[in-house]
Amino acid sequence: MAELKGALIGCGFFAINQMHAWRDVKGASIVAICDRDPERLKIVGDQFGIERRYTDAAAMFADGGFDFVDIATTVASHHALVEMAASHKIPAICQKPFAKTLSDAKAMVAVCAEAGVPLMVHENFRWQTPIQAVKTALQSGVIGEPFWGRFSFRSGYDVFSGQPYLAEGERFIIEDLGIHTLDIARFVLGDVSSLTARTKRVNPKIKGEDVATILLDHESGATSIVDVSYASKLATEPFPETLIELDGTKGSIRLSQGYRLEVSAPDGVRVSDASPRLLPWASRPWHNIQESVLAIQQHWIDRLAYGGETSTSGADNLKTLALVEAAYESAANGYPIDIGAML
Ligand code: NAD
Ligand code: 89Y
Repeated sequence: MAELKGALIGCGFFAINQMHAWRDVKGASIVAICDRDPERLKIVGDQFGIERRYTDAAAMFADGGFDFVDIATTVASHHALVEMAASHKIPAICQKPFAKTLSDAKAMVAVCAEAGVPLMVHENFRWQTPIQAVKTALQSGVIGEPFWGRFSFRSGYDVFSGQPYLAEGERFIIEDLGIHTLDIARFVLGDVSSLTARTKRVNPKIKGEDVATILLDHESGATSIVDVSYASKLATEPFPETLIELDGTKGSIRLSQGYRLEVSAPDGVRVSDASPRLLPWASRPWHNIQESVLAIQQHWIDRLAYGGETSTSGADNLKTLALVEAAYESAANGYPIDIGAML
């Protein structure tokens, strides 16, 4: 199988991880990059030895010579860039948040479906080693039917120095980070029928909410809580760990700080270490996220090469984005939101 050629748009803070991971992915390499900021283009082009460089995505698509595009820009440009990819019949990966609104996202999924091109959202958190370990333990059946869950991300880590735009938006933690936690809740306990949310802003230096508590009714009948905070000052900083509690009819699962996985089943308790690998280019504490970037990019290439829908396809991600939109609406108005009616 010939190596697939990719182009990356958006050479910012997070794209460095994606570029490192592309070097490790089997069956693909990046042949062209684009950023409207010439300084970022030079930094990334020089660091990764990419000769073909563009400040205009339309010019890069017009020149062609690549099999897929990896859109690593912030959300404002996602709709236009995904449409551009579809119009050139180029399969696209798009970073989260997929779109500013659910109706934009639906249009992006539709345009790619009409063009017959695969579309995947770079929703990488479900690909983290500890999250996969929880899912595997649940699927083994040892805790029986899960009836309750908690998906918790509470931190005081300074995300604003690397990503200053996070302090400036009207919306913050649900759209930026809670989106991952909601996706993990869907991945583990299945799709959601209704949602209720409350939010707060604790840090006076930012515009959006930095705390959210969300109650989910899953279609399976299970209930879960997604709680996220960037205002939690803890003795040992857990960034960027998602902690999980699951109670089932026969036992329970606890993923606790330090990647400790405890599975309590009728035949006893098993404790294991679900730590991610520290890839050669990775750095703590980001290594958990960095490893999942490699995993999701390899998944994309495997699906492109051998066929099949990706785990976090555009269509799948509509169900996660609906939860984000519903959480803001519920927090603003106080009432529960019917998710099925949004999709
Ligand atoms: P950033 O602002 O550092 O980088 C974005 C880059 O895109 C900038 O260099 C900008 O010049 C460029 N750009 C924007 N619009 C463009 C366009 N139309 N054409 C060409 N270049 C364009 O942002 P970031 O922190 O790297 O975040 C990028 C995306 O990655 C965001 O959507 C963010 O939410 C997401 N992100 C995801 C994870 C994850 O784990 N999945 C982690 C961090 C950030
Ligand atoms: O942008 C966010 C993400 O997707 O993962 C962590 C992050 O970088 C800061 O919240």
